[in-house]
Amino acid sequence: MNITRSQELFNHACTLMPGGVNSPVRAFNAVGRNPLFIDHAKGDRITDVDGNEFIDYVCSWGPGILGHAYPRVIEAVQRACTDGLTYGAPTAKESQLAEIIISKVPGVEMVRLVNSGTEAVMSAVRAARGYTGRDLIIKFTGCYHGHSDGLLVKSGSGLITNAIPDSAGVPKAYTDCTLVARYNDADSVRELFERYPDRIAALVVEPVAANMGVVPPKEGFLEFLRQITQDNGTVLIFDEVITGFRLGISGAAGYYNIMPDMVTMGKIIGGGMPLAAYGGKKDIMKTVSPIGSVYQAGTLSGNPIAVTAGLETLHALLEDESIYDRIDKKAAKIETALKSTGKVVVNRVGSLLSAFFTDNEVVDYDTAATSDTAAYAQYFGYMLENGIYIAPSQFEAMFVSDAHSEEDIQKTVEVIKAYK
Ligand code: KE4
Repeated sequence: MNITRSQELFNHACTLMPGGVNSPVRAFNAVGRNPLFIDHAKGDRITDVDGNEFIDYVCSWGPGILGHAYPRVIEAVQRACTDGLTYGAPTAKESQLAEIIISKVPGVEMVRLVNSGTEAVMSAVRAARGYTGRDLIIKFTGCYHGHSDGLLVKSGSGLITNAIPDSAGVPKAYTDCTLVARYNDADSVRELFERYPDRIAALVVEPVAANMGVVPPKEGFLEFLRQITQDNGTVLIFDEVITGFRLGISGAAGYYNIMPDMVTMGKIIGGGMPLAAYGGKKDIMKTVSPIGSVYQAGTLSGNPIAVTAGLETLHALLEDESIYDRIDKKAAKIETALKSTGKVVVNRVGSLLSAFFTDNEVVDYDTAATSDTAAYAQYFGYMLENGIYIAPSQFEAMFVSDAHSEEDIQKTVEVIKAYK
């Protein structure tokens, strides 16, 4: 495969930006290759600057549920641009998007639009702390909630884990209020509530984990989290930046029939543009400035172009909810093909799936970490050479969109089955 132009662009980009990229996973370090520079994308296809075309299962890490350059979205964005790109003032469109989110996302009675998932989770945690007057939060090893300081943590030593920074530049003090539990392990959560009674402001969780690869909640785990947070006056935050409008119109909360206290969203609600949101019960959201004492702001929050892309995307999903059944069935075909290789364990929830190069059932970070990342890197290279673009990391997800044609799904199945 000729990647000359990508190589040239990468070499130059590395002199300008850390690792030549604007987000680390894009650097392909985990798969031991240099990244491809993309020229354009349409439907389920992405084309690099050397003219290599691939069936795309990264889908920009989730936003692309309708496929790339979806005509209805593009046309709406083009029209909106002629009215100006940003005003720094409220617009009716923001209320229209907020209305959809409030009407479809369980637990959200009021919402604030922001620019990224990181900002959404950081702000939701701040609101939960302002609302409860408490400082401690719980997160789970292997779950990722963006790069705000207090959430860039890993479990410390010892059984009851206070967090320690998982990044240089994060002062220890910034992580002292973060506690870490094990995903799908109720006892690890119970221990923290017993050790810190009446001190835990929020528990933030990916209702389906997708940042250690896809790891579904065990039967009863989300119900347990709902009950123990309710019993302790702790705000339950569902981080649905990936699962929001992905697992269904009502996301994971609807899929599992759980009512969280707050929800963070991103990716799909922006239709591929920088837009995210956090929302929740009115009592909690009323703590947010300018009506409350929890400060949060943003120059481009609710940007009219991003809101236009998000609105058109959500309208398309609302007008044809059968999309979810279609993408579920397509993903199931890929799951079956992956399992037939006998090389991987597959976790799938709807159109979200991961193939782990391990023999263990993957139910949390520790079991995900038993995966052979070198084997994944080899598989990644095989798929790329055969025209299929998947996540350049064992610990990310495959995303299936409505634009993935039956022919391309079949081609993907055949390439996977031929993998030796
Ligand atoms: P952003 O700040 O990247 O918009 O969102 C952070 C975030 C928050 N919560 C969840 C559950 C997320 O998955 C993310 C971001 N997801 C990664 C992919 N696993 C984004 C890709 C990247 O970092 O480049």
